Amino acid sequence: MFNEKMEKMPRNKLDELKLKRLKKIVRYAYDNVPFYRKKFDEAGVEPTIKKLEDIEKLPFTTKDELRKNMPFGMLAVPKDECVELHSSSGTTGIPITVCYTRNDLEVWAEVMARSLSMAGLTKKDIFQIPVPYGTFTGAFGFHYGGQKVGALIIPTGKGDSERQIRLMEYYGTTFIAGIASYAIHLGQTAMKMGIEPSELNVRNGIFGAETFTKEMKKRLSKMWDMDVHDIYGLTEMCGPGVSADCDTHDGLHIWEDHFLPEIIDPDTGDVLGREEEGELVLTTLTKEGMPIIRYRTRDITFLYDGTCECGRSHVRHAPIKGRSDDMLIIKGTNLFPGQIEDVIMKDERVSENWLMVIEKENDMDMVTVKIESRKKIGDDEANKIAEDIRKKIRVATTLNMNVEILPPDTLPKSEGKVKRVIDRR
Ligand code: DLL
Repeated sequence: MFNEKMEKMPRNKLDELKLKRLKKIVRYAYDNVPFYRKKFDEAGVEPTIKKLEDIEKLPFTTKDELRKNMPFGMLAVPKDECVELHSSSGTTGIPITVCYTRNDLEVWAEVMARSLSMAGLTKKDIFQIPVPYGTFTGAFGFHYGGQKVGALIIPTGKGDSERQIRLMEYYGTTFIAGIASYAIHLGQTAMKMGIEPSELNVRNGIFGAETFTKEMKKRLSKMWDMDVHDIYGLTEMCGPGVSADCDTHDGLHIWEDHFLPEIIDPDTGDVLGREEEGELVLTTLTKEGMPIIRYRTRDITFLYDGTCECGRSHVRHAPIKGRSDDMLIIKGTNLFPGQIEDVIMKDERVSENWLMVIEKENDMDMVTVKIESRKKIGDDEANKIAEDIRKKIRVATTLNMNVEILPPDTLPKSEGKVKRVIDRR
């Protein structure tokens, strides 16, 4: 363990620490961020916390509110106290910008070092980071955490997949990180180059940034013959490093000394209990640059009850099911794209590249799932696979969808977060 004392801290001690930090951060946000002072005053709440449950009295913070105060309106310190800036991609609106003080970077490196060590990274590893170095938080998070662990980092950055594979071969990379769909693409690229990814030296990988289903994890693990870990995080909190899974692979441990989790009913805002699925709400407990109180992540999950056999005391959440705004309503039925992915990926005849297109036909929702076959095949076989998958999707979701099996290499590829849904309704 990277920080055994903190990772195994007994529950009562951890709760004491959380309470101490919560009291401080709520007061700090109120005193230093005009947005919070106004918000609390308008809601008629005092910035005083006596017990952990008092957090429930405080109002939520939403992405729209952050957007209205971008780029620097949410800062609790003058800009000159900050030493680095990151932002979300902003494809759906104004990018969310986060400024880090030196101490914020130190905390980020610490939670990343814990997450990476938990996934098996040691100072003996050759750690390749095929993630864009830029305003996206991914690469820098892995970089700072990897440095803290003491691994030898190869900062290969964005794209150029053939070169990524050549460098893996040349340097004997043992550990990779990033976005799962890109790691799949890298594996496919290696195969095209006549190299079996499983024969490279890579034995461990940690991925996140997008829905990461169980079946995709299995595929990735088999393709590279590596242990696959899931890491979660978001720009608003720091980037990757809010939580990650241990070798038990049963839920992701949230680093509770820095991030306080709650699960709420996304419709009513009521706080839900352990094992009850809802929207994850996070409060930063130690952020100096941009503290956030009760942030609605829109990510759907639940908190586990009970302790983990790995010995870490920090609470686990289930792998993210999807974002509440990714949830589709098809003919009145709620559907997350991950549910489709889990069905498709069980069929060894198809590749990992797939897409769903939703259209209206005579006022009815019509979904077409397009999947690449693993190898070139004839029409009869393609139709048979399509029919098999269509039936399985129906059993899993109760919905009838069109399924099309396409030849390999026909769907668009992405080096960043993958887009699985085209909604033309
Ligand atoms: O994606 C940070 C990150 C980079 C995490 C690399 C892990 C690895 P954002 O661009 O702000 O930050 O996007 C955050 O991505 O609210 C989730 O919806 C989704 N997400 C992140 N990690 C996971 C995961 C980075 N492990 C948004 N599983 C979050 C599912 C994830 N979804």
